[in-house]
Amino acid sequence: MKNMKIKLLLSISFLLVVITANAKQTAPKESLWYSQPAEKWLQALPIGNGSLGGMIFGGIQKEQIQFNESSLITGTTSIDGNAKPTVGNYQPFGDIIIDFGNLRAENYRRELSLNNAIQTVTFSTGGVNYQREYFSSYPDKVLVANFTASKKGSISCIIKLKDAHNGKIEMSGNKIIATGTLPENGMQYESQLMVVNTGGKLTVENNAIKVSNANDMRLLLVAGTDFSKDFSKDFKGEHPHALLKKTMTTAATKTYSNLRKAHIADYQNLYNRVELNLGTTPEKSTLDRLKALKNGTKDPALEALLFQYGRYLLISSSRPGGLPANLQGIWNNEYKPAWYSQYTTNINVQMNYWLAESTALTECTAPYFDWVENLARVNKKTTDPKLQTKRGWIAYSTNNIMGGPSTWGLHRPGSAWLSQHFWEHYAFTGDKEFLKNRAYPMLKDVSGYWEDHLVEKDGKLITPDGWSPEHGPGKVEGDRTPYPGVSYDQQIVYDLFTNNIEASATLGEDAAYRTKITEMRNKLLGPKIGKWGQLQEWMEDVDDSTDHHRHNSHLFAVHPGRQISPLNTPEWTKAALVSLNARGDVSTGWSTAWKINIFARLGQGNRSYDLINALFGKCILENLFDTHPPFQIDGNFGYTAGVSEMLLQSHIKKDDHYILQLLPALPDAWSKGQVKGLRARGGFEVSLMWKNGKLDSAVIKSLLGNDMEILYKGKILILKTKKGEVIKFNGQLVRI
Ligand code: FUC
Repeated sequence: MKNMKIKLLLSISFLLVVITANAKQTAPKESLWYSQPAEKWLQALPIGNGSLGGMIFGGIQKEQIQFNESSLITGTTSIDGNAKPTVGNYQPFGDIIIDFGNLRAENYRRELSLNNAIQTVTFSTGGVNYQREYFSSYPDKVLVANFTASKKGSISCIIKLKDAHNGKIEMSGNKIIATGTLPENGMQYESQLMVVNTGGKLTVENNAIKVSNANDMRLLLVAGTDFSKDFSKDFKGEHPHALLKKTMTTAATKTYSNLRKAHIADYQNLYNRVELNLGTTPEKSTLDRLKALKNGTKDPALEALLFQYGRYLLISSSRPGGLPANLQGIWNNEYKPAWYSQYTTNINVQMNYWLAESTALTECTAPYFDWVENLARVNKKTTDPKLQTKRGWIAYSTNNIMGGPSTWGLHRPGSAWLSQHFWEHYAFTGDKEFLKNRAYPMLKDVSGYWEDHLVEKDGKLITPDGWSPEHGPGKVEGDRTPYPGVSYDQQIVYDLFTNNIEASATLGEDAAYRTKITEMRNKLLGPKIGKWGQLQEWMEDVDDSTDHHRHNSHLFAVHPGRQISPLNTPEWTKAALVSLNARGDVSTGWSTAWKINIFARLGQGNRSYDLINALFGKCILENLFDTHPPFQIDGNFGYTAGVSEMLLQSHIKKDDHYILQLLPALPDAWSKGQVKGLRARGGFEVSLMWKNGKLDSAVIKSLLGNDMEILYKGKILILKTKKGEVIKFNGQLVRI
């Protein structure tokens, strides 16, 4: 008997050891939670499947799900014979309104889990526990809301589908269908809401569905338009009705648990690739933590949460087959959102994708590439004389989903900047087919424009008629006076030619052409250092040291370009730092996020961290959306990219391999931490642990079998790798 007891005790303690060991290995639980419902849209929490998005208020008596579908815009294309193409505005689609009568709540909590992309609302009343779950499924193309209660017959409500454009509402059994046509461009749209209850009764009343005394209830929502990504059809497709009906019918045959499982599996396949641990999570609501952080309380775990939130938001707003994340991702409740909530090409749409490769979300870039290629097709075909070019193509600053521009601000280097990510995608993934069929053709085409337009002066090649977004010398906001040799243009063309050269060399194509472009690149007027030690923004030394403009255009060469770096160009690096410090830390959301990235590239971790504080202080809203102001999602994406640049950089190439810089800009504030699964150019998956501000260990998996060079605090290690090989190092870069 005694023996048995000892055995039992031993096995229990063994079990406990196993459980604790496993618990240590599990990913941090990442969620945003609040102890009250949202009263305003910017307190609601987002869900999305790349195109169908919802903002959940979590109301107790009145629940509201404001929803969007990414293609509903009032703009037009410039190739459909339209004399005056308009960018239009990204539109709200509608709302699901659920009236629960005078339901009361205790122990209320609403929570968005980043681990499984499910939002929950829980509360209790009169001994009944209520739980709601919300998600938008990419595999099933449907937004799902599920309502349960701990006591049978406890769910009673009236459900309405509100169309944001006064469309026709029709009832069909347990479905509400809203259809309409936008007067501005004739775009046809439809949404369908289905209510499925277990137990109780479902009746139809005045364009609403009434559910009485149900045990549980599920809502399914689908929405779409007749927009098509097919350029050859002028972006006009079929009426969405048939497809929506099919999608709904298929989803309705699946159980809630199957819909949920498929959603989680799809989402986690992307999300779980990267973990970031910067500290323990305090047991406080996100709102309380945010307030405390704004008041100076350290909460590195919240900084890690915002990093993962950026990844969550990209997975939720940009998936293959859909459209790229716009200025607000896919979430918008305004008829005239700021800057049309479309795509701005002088930083914003590019910034949306900075995090995609380095934080292992490469699949999410697919809509971006499709969109850029369509924009190129549109702008090559348009009759707008300002866009006409002999070779290549150029763009306006702002464009919609079908290439319809806002004709303010022709932006010549926009196409070159947009094509940068085509090369980056290859650099990270090694996808040769993509390089051959999409990246290289794009880079070569756009290079053609600059081959035709660069002007030779005193032995240097100069970009004509440029501007430094979005101002002129002398701090004149929006000044469009054209200047030659603007640093922004020069640096972007340098980047374009470099990517073009590397692409053709990798493919072993066009040797003579490559020599020509290399000669041209080497003749480009390079960065200049001005009289106060700054990196000049203009060709003439006219920079004003009190210029705090939000755009850091003349620092493109540091980030996202790679012409200037502490490793290769120390003098320019020093000058870039002078310029960046002079720009000041106080700015708009995306500008602050950009500065986190630039300081990181300059090896200034503590300065990056100052900017993180500035971002949290001024630009992060209650639901952790970034604000310009107003709400603009690029700051979220740029922040995530910035944090990854602080922990790992791989943009510098030596011979034929990339240099992996480990913890190149670690701030003192993150003295201890761990990151898993970041990606580096050349195809590497990198996990790092650090303690007391120093690297403790690194695990690097070679995904492609390329050579790699590791750099940590001046120490260098060069290695050949095999595809699939996992290499471990200690903090001294000794293999373990
Ligand atoms: C550019 C920026 C603005 C804003 C807009 C969407 O024009 O200068 O600050 O972010 O894009």
